[in-house]
Amino acid sequence: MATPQTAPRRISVINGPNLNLLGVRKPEIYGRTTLADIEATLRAQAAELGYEITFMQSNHEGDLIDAIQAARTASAGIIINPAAYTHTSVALHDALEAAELPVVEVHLSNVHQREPFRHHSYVSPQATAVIAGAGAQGYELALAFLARHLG
Ligand code: CA2
Repeated sequence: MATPQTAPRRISVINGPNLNLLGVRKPEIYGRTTLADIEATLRAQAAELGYEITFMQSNHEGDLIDAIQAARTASAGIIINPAAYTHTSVALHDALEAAELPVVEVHLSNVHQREPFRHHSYVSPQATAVIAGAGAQGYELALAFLARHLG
């Protein structure tokens, strides 16, 4: 008899280019919270919800795709801020499609109040939910949503 499969209680949090500068540069747009602050907050929140977190940031598109592919088997869902690749990357779109997991796309800023080139997302068609403009809190909202969505 086949072993019953249980979904991993892990969520992958994937961050795109330049987000390592959060809290260090451009606080007027992105706030003063660092990516390390966001990671610590999410780990504590996840523990309360009974989840573990895999948290990564990369400035390289291929690394982000590798992280999405790893999440396919290791995680129950993905939270992704693809940063500038949101607006350019068919490869991220395809990787998320192949992952077949619930995805929450997060943007710190309200991209729709900003330059027109930020209004289109290649990622949104693959996202279960999109959160923009809530600052660092957007990640917490994404995790709360995913945990409830996953049941
Ligand atoms: O609002 C967001 O979260 C964005 O994904 C951030 C990206 C931007 O390209 C997207 O349009 C919207 C940029 C991330 C760069 O982060 C920085 C942080 C501090 C200083 C400079 C850049």
